Amino acid sequence: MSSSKRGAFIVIEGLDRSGKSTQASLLHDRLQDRQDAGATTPKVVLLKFPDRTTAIGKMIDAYLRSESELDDRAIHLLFSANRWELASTIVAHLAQGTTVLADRYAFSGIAFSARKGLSYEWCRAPEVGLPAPDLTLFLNISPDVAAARGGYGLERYEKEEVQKGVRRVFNKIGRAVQEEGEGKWVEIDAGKTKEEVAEELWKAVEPLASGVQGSISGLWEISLIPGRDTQGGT
Ligand code: DGP
Repeated sequence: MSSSKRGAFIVIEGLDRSGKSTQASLLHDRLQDRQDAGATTPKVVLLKFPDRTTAIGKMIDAYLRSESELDDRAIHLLFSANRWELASTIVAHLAQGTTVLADRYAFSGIAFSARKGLSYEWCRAPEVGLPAPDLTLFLNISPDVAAARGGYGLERYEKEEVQKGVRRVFNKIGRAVQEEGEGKWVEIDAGKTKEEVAEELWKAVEPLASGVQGSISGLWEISLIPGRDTQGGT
């Protein structure tokens, strides 16, 4: 890896049962294999959001399993806080040349809460300033095809009606991300076979696999003070 390169930040988003976690794991292994073979690929870490192991993550887990009830805004902020808990870890990995793969990220946060009727802008606000992905891969699948894949589980959002609403918001987010130049958003047809989807993902990821140029920016962050460091410097 050239010394001026940092690790790439790659996010995988999608509906429940889109094959997202399987594909994230395959992608992780493929990137890792390249490194093991002595290639110049930086090593890779796979993060999963929500991270249910932290104190905040345990509250999210109880909510998703319907063991607790929380106000829509309160749970939204917990999901976001769960990402902020790992923000400095993500930046540290990227800075040392490690590729970071995230299974879900801020876009899920907006999609699942905006579907409930909360405003898009309100949902986006707590995500502003999180490390910005270089590439977001959206595994698109129609909710009825997803439902036919062995059925949804028992968690709170695993219902066809919910997934339809979430998909509509994801489509809006994808368009907004492209228009605002907030990294690259690539839509993948997740209705294809596991192998075909993996190949499509790899086509998008391979150019970033040896690291990327440029500093790590904050998601949707525009400094209103010219020249001021948007990462919080004085
Ligand atoms: P997963 O572990 O990827 O199956 O995600 C658990 C569930 O939580 C899934 O239905 C999607 C939902 N989810 C993931 N991230 C967020 C978020 O930030 N906000 C909300 N409201 N839901 C989320």
